[in-house]
Amino acid sequence: MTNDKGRMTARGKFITFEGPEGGGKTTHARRLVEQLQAAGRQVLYTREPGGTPTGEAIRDILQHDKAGEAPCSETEVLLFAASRAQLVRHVIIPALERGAWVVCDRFADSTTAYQGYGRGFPVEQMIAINEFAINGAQPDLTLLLDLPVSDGFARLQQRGGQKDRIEREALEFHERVRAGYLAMAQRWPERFRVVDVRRPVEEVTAEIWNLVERVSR
Ligand code: Z5A
Repeated sequence: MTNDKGRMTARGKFITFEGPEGGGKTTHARRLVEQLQAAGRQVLYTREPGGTPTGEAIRDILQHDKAGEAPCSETEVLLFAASRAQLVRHVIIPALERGAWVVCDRFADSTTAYQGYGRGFPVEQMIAINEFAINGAQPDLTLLLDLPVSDGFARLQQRGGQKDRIEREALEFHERVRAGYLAMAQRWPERFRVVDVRRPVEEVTAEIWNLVERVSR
């Protein structure tokens, strides 16, 4: 990779946080950003759906029925993919090319988990749609923050706030999502690391940092 002066630059690393509800993705993504910055890295934090003006507008439609009607399941898949395509091309790839580390709160695996395993669309079809959207921008490391569905919901209840459209799905839907994530971690062991988050925040933070240090070598 070369910069605009033709010198060689190192590509940054791309780290994604995934998992069922209430696992601490946002908490730990933000902590990781602080740790990376303290270690002298240039870091970009972003999230899905969202992260660009187009993506944030799509987020409003998806989570809060902003268009005034609930999107059908096919539209849902394509809107998540559209948000992702924009984020990858306008934010993630440019940041990686200038050598920054990118920390993303949910990414393509969420579509495979929620729309594939959860809603029941063919998993291979979700993977193909993701490939079209991400343009080769595969994460270097995917941290799957895993916990039982009921524990995640208990944490969200404690945090307060209203449930969004997908959070209101039946318990069985969320169980399929969790099982789907664990199946993906087995399928792509070179990229996925499963982190058991039924432990104090500080312990989880330390484990995540260990895993991240390994990808920087
Ligand atoms: N979705 C999809 O269907 N398809 C897709 O392709 C994509 C997404 C990209 C995005 O919602 C929704 O879109 C999501 C999947 C779907 N929907 N559902 N359902 P979001 O971005 O608004 O929310 P989320 O990604 O689901 O995150 P979350 O569930 O709100 O929470 P979290 O980020 O994992 O956790 P947190 O906010 O950091 O922590 C939750 C609470 O637990 C908080 O009070 C923390 O202080 C506490 N916490 C965190 N760690 C611990 C530990 N270790 N012990 C105790 N308490 C803890």
